[in-house]
Amino acid sequence: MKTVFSPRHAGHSGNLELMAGEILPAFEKPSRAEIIRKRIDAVDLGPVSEPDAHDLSTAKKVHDPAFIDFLPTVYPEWEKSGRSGTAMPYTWPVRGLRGDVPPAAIEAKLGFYSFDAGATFVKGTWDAIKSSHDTALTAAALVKAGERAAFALCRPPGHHAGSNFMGGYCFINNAAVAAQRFLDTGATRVSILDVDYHHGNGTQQMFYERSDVQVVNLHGDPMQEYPYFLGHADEKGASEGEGFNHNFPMPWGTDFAQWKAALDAGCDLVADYRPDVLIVSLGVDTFERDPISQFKLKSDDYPEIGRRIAELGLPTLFVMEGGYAVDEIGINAVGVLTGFEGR
Ligand code: SP5
Ligand code: ZN
Repeated sequence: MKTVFSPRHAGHSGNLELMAGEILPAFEKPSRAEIIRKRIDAVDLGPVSEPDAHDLSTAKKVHDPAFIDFLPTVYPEWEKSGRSGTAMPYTWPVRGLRGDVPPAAIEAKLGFYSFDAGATFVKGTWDAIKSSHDTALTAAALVKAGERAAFALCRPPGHHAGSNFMGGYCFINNAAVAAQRFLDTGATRVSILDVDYHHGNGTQQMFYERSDVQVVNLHGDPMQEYPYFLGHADEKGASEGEGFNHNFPMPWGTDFAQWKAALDAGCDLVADYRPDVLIVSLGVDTFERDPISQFKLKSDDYPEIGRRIAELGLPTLFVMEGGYAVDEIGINAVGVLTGFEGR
């Protein structure tokens, strides 16, 4: 399997994270991608190439163009206002406030375009976001050109980012942009199967009223797990999109037997939809030793996930999302891919 990977992800580094009443070094850190990159070589997964530059026109079809235009301005404006370090929001236009008028102050704009404090910026963040976006589109082009599968080793991840908001370490929704690109280049139906521990609220929101992208999510129950405010089983899509969104919330402590039953059900829904292409939002924060998550999957389970996805027999784009147990992230993420290849 071919991988697309950009070293430019590494500029998104040294960020701080607001976590459980403390400010800590962010869990979403550069070593995540580097360790996966090394594991690709260790198991000889296949060639790794850097992304081509892509314009943002496809991103602006699934995101609000004003939101995309905002992202590169964040850190320059943050510096211009006399600040340094990590830019993050601390005020949000919730119910009762004006959520329809983008304010002028940079710290207010950060909140206007966020649903949490988890999308943080340092100097190199925009360049990393853009390289992650380019990585997804370059890998999508490989699948479009006839590869059975390709791996977009994206960092930062994307599935929490919606049409006009960021959050949860995500800025541009790489999987959603890739889905739109497939539709713009000949596909009529695309499925997104999101196996990250957290609900892909951004992906769900973007396609909720569309029938050309089916979204299937397996994740921690939003009653007890982040992002809390979306991902319930009764969210089935609306208007044109009714019946094309599927959620499988599961409780803390879920083990592979229980999780695999949801994967089987999700894969059956994908098969019934008969998509032209499958995008897998690949998070491995379902791992038993993930520092911020509560499922119980073991390293040996990840190749099994890949094998099950391969049984669908679809052209498949894997897009990297979460996973914070850095020591095992290479074994787990690449394990899905080698399992997919039947080895
Ligand atoms: C892409 C992705 O996986 N984003 C995840 C963002 C999660 N952010 C909030 C996590 C809250 C974890 N709370 C548990 C604290 C354990 N000490
Ligand atoms: Zn996650």
